[in-house]
Amino acid sequence: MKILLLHFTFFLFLCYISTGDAMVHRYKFVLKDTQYTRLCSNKSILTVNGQFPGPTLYVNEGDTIVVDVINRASENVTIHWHGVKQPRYPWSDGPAYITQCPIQPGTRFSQKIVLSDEVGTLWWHAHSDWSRKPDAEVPIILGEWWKSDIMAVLNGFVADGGDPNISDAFLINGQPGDLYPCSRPDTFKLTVDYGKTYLIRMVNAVMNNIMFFRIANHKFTIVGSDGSYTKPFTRDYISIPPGQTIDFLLEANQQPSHYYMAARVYAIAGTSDNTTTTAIVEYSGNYSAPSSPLLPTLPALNDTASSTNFVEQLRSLGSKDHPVDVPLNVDNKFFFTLSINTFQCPPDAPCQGAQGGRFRASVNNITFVPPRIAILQAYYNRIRGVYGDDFPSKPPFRFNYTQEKMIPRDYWTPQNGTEVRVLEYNSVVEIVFQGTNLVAGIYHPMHLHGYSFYVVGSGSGNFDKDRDPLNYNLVDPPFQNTIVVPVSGWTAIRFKANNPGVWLMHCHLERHTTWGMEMAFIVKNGKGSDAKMLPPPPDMPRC
Ligand SMILES: *[C@@H]1O[C@H](CO)[C@@H](O)[C@H](O)[C@H]1NC(C)=O
Ligand SMILES: *[C@@H]1O[C@H](CO)[C@@H](O)[C@H](O)[C@H]1NC(C)=O
Ligand SMILES: *[C@@H]1O[C@H](CO)[C@@H](O)[C@H](O)[C@H]1NC(C)=O
Ligand SMILES: *[C@@H]1O[C@H](CO)[C@@H](O)[C@H](O)[C@H]1NC(C)=O
Ligand SMILES: *[C@@H]1O[C@H](CO)[C@@H](O)[C@H](O)[C@H]1NC(C)=O
Ligand SMILES: *[C@@H]1O[C@H](CO)[C@@H](O)[C@H](O)[C@H]1NC(C)=O
Ligand SMILES: *[C@@H]1O[C@H](CO)[C@@H](O)[C@H](O)[C@H]1NC(C)=O
Ligand SMILES: *[C@@H]1O[C@H](CO)[C@@H](O)[C@H](O)[C@H]1NC(C)=O
Ligand SMILES: *[C@@H]1O[C@H](CO)[C@@H](O)[C@H](O)[C@H]1NC(C)=O
Ligand SMILES: [Cu+2]
Repeated sequence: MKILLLHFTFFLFLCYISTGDAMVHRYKFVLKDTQYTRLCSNKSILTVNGQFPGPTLYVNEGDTIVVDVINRASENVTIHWHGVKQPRYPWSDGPAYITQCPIQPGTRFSQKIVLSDEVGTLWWHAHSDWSRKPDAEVPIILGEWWKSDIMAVLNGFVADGGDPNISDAFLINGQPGDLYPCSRPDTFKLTVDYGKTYLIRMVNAVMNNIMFFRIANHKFTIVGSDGSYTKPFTRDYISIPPGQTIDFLLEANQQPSHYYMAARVYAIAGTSDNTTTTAIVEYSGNYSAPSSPLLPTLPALNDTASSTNFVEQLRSLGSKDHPVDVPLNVDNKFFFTLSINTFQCPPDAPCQGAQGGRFRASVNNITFVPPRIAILQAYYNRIRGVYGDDFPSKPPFRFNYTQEKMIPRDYWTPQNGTEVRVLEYNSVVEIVFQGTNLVAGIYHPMHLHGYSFYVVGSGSGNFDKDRDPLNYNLVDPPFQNTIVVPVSGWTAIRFKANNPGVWLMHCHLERHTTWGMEMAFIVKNGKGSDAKMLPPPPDMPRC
């Protein structure tokens, strides 16, 4: 199962992967501006083939997809194939000015999507006793809706230096649900048969929030995340960060009736959209039901424990067919601080950020400044002066990263930089992400392109390099491409740099990425011909 996410727009497409013979699938994605009505008014949004959410692609493990992207919309666009490793072929990964220049209006780009060992529905055939074959599978995509134009929201907060305007609604499969005005007729409905089991493939495509999700009276068995199996565990709610996927089983084992499914944010500060999106689970058959479905009680908006506890339950399956292969000897140890920052207010500029500054965000105190041409293009063609290769392995100095009292203001301003870190082919990388409470402490769902990684540890407070590694899980850590670094805490990941190319790493809260919480790795070619990057396609978008 894979997700394709368009940066700064809030729709996406799914494709599913199951076992079978590898083949090439060809699709056409026509990007255009389309009128949609939500919350009692009309608005133009960017769509693929006029659909919202976009089309679902069903393909097999190891297949290749060629998507002819034709941009008939009014904005520059790139498409990122989130979680697809694209072995040796970073050219189609998608992030603007990292691997490619945007596909400009009126132009096209044939993106080749190379699937390898990602498994989505492979678990569908799992033989272990916990995974009864589900009777049906249902994608549930959590999304978000602004009444105003999303590009205006983006341009607005970039211009005024503050937080983005909060959204007007959340969506389940493109629909807000009937707790919002004008939304009842189109509410998403899942009809279930009593006694059957449903595989729900959940994607959080919300821009800036971890979401809590629940269905009244029902429990879930979580069986996968980010295209990998997890050891099954049971919960009555889901906590899912932007960019992650959670696969879970829903058993229709309650009194035949209709029940609300509902989602809303987990929010540390009180500045998020706190509305609730709903859809309906309806049992088939002839029965009498209350006129209104039962609404579940979601975890409290600020229930950090419920969010953190859920993340900590994720474990690799680690079975004979799905062995765990955690690298034990580390070649590159990185300690990356994740911070919200501010620039001082220039004269006459609007400054809506904390304490009269303009918000930025950083990794190791470097706020990423996008280059004018793509880093991949510059690397491949040896064009100098586009990026630096000095991304530091640790922050400039130590302080109490997670202290509660305000961190001094002279720490707040980051350095500008367009820096990458170069990795030798096949070297083992460990990154400890340390959240800081600079300006405002918050969680960060960190996402790496081109790889999945093992999440070997996490904890609260400041990482202790002597003590904490002793508690690493090297037995069955989850294999993710997006993981939440908790507020006032740290998370450690490991991966083997066996995919040559230029790969972006960033926070999946869109506002943090926009503020510069990103960096890139360049993974060098290895020795054999199958360890080298493939050449670029002839139609790479021009800058
Ligand atoms: C939305 O647009 C459609 C057709 O473009 C029109 O029929 C409808 O009245 C509009 N609705 C609102 C609420 O403006
Ligand atoms: C954002 O919110 C402010 C204050 O409510 C409003 O003035 C502005 O028009 C909004 N911007 C957009 C793009 O909706
Ligand atoms: C939800 O947000 C609104 C305004 O944004 C605020 O008035 C209300 O108190 C919030 N509710 C909760 C439960 O935080
Ligand atoms: C549903 O059940 C009610 C009461 O048992 C019965 O009157 C009605 O005819 C049934 N409807 C259908 C469509 O079977
Ligand atoms: C969550 O918010 C409620 C009030 O809205 C407050 O009483 C409670 O202490 C908060 N909990 C945490 C863990 O901050
Ligand atoms: C860091 O700050 C935390 C929270 O304020 C505090 O509990 C801890 O003692 C501090 N650590 C050090 C080494 O000062
Ligand atoms: C970040 O770098 C700037 C410029 O060198 C410095 O003033 C600031 O104190 C640094 N902050 C942190 C937290 O490293
Ligand atoms: C970093 O970039 C910002 C905005 O582009 C600029 O205002 C600031 O002066 C730059 N800082 C440094 C240290 O160059
Ligand atoms: C679109 O992309 C081109 C090529 O990189 C760039 O020159 C142009 O400024 C971009 N337009 C916008 C509105 O960002
Ligand atoms: Cu972040």
